[in-house]
This record gives sequence, structure tokens and C-alpha cells, in this order.
Amino acid sequence: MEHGKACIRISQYLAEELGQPCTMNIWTGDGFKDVPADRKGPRDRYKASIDEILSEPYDFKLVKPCIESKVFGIGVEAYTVGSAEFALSYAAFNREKCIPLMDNGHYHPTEVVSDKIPALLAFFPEIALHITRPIRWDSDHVVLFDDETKEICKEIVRCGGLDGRVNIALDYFDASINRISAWTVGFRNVEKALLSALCTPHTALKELQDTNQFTELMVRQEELKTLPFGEVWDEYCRRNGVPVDGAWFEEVKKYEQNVLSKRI
Ligand SMILES: [Mn+2]
Repeated sequence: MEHGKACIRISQYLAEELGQPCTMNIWTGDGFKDVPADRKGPRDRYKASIDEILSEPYDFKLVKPCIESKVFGIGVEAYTVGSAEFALSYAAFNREKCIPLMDNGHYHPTEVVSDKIPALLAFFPEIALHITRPIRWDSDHVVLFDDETKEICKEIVRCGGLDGRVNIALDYFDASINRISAWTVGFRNVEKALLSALCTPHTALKELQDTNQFTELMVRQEELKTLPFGEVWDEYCRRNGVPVDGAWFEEVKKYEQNVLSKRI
């Protein structure tokens, strides 16, 4: 609780110094490896603990405490205190002081966060995301330009999330590969997915849905997939003065050879 309160104070300081809001995420890997004898007690204590953390004074316009859930984790296979229902309920009943955060690696593999974004935006003025790539039981793999990343970004764009309603954070790490490259690949993939979403004719597609033209909707959505998006991405990179695909990895390799390898 003291750590959480300190994070609130640090977030307030960062927001004031930088002149922009600062999100402060609360996720606690608390639970039990095997069948618990009491499932409510730990949740009552966790709720009281978050209440205590958020009793620290802060300006909610500047500091955005987030409540992140998880389905389960290694070592806590039987029971996770901060489950989806717990975290979402906490955020719903404390809308004046925190926002819900969804990590797309923290749900059952058949659940998709892309579908949860509009569901939450029907109720919450603001939400937060950890965009990541789940594999089986957890998040944290480098984000790829895959179907669900594209679908998440489509929902962010067409629900008005880029106007400040959706706070996007990336959540991944992989020390088995070059970290600069990992960071760059994941970051560029989310930007690609957002750009792709911005190039999608959402109004025309919505019109097809609203007028029950589902056959044409399927045809149009499928044909969008093979449009020459790579050219648009390259032009976006050129206009922003950053390397196009294929032009940056050599720099990373040189840095690994000349700088990183010497740190060992
Ligand atoms: Mn996360």
C-alpha cells in the first residue's frame, strides 16, 4: 500500500513536470496454487488495499490509476484475487478515481480484447490497454502484426479511442532476442496496425452492416486485406523521417556488435 501511494505521488510529479497525464497501473500477482478455502477474504483485503492506495491525494485529470486483471498465472493456477470481474467491478464502482486496464494476454485464449474495447467504452469515458501477444497462459511476447493486434487497433480507431479515450501501453519483453530490435518490432507493429485501421473505410463498412448487406460486407473486408498497405507504411515512415522496413535492422546489428557486446 505504501509502495502504491508512493507511485501515486511519483505519477503526480511526472504529470506536472511533463505537462501531460500519467497513467499508474495497479496489478498484483496474488492468488493460490491450489484450491483455496476462502475466495472472498483475499478480495475484500485487496479491495481495501486499493482503496487505501487511492486515498493518496492526486488530480484525476493528471494521474490515471488503472486496475489490471488477470485470469491466472504460474504458481497461482487455482485462484487469482484480481480477476476480470474483480478489477472491472472496482473500476466501475470507483469511476471518479481510476480506470480499467485490459491486457490482451490476461484472458482465456478464446476471449478477445478487441471485442471488450467497445463494450467498456459503452460505460467508461476512458480505458487503458496493455497491448501484448499472449501465448497459451500469459502475455508479454513481442507484438506481431497479427489479426488480433489489427482488430484491437480497428476498435481503438473506430470507437474514437485516439481522441483520448483509450490509453495505449505496450507490454512485452523477451531477453532471448536483441532488446532494441524487440522493442522496435513491437512498437512499429502497433503503429502499423493503427495506420492500417486509419486507412480502413469504417463508415462504408458500417453502412453495409446497418443495411444488412452481410455478403458484401464479407467481400469488402476480405478484399481490404490484400490492398498494398506496405506502400502506405513506407510513405508514412518517409514523411516522419524514420527508416522504412528493411532499413533499420543493420543499424541495430552494428550497435549490438560495437556497443552491447562490450558490456558483457
Ligand atoms: Mn500487463
